[in-house]
Amino acid sequence: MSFSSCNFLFKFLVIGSAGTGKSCLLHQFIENKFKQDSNHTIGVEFGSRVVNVGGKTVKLQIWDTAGQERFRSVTRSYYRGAAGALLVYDITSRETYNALTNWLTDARTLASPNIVIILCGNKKDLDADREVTFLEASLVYSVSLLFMINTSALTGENVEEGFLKCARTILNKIDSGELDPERMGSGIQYGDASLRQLRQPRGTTTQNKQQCNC
Ligand SMILES: Nc1nc2c(ncn2[C@@H]2O[C@H](COP(=O)(O)OP(=O)(O)O)[C@@H](O)[C@H]2O)c(=O)[nH]1
Ligand SMILES: [Mg+2]
Repeated sequence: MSFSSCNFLFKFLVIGSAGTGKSCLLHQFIENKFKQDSNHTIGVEFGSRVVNVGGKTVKLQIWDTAGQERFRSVTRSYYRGAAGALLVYDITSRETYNALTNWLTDARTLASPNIVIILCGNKKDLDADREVTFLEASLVYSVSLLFMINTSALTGENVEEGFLKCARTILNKIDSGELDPERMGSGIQYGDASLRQLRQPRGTTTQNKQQCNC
């Protein structure tokens, strides 16, 4: 698809403890298949995909920690200017669930208080080994108004829904005025299609708008 028909670009992060399946989720979303080789060394760091959400074309630019989380050294620059994040835990590991509060704090302080976070309980296919129920997680995190989803990067179940839900929520917030794409570090850029619509007849130009050139 030519980028001229794209309305927005969103910067997304995938965060959460090591081993929760972040790289596999990204791979499943971009490549539509399960990443077989599970070596923990530096893997996919970045992926992008154009999706259609609510009649808008959005390019999702998704960053993976590339193993940094193993050393508790996810850098400030990784978080900077992200519009959305998939915060991942492993439903078979209470330890990764307990770590969510730290990840949430980092995302809100290092990215933005407005970052849209989807809480993602991954490895849904391993239900027999589940240590955290959907109900428990939703009761705890509904107070922070986080959207929750259980996914499987192995089977692909709900992976697309997780990323799309994040994009849809951001678009709704742009529409309602809650999110301003022109704020520095919003993690949102206008594509050509939006810039054309935004062009004002009253002599205003669009040159100051952050534009993606993907
Ligand atoms: N059964 C199952 N295994 C998964 C799933 N997602 C990831 N894994 C496995 O979990 C391990 C860690 O995955 P990885 O994506 O490297 O985790 P990361 O450290 O968070 O990036 C690997 O052995 C994957 O094969 C899933 O949905 N189901
Ligand atoms: Mg990884």
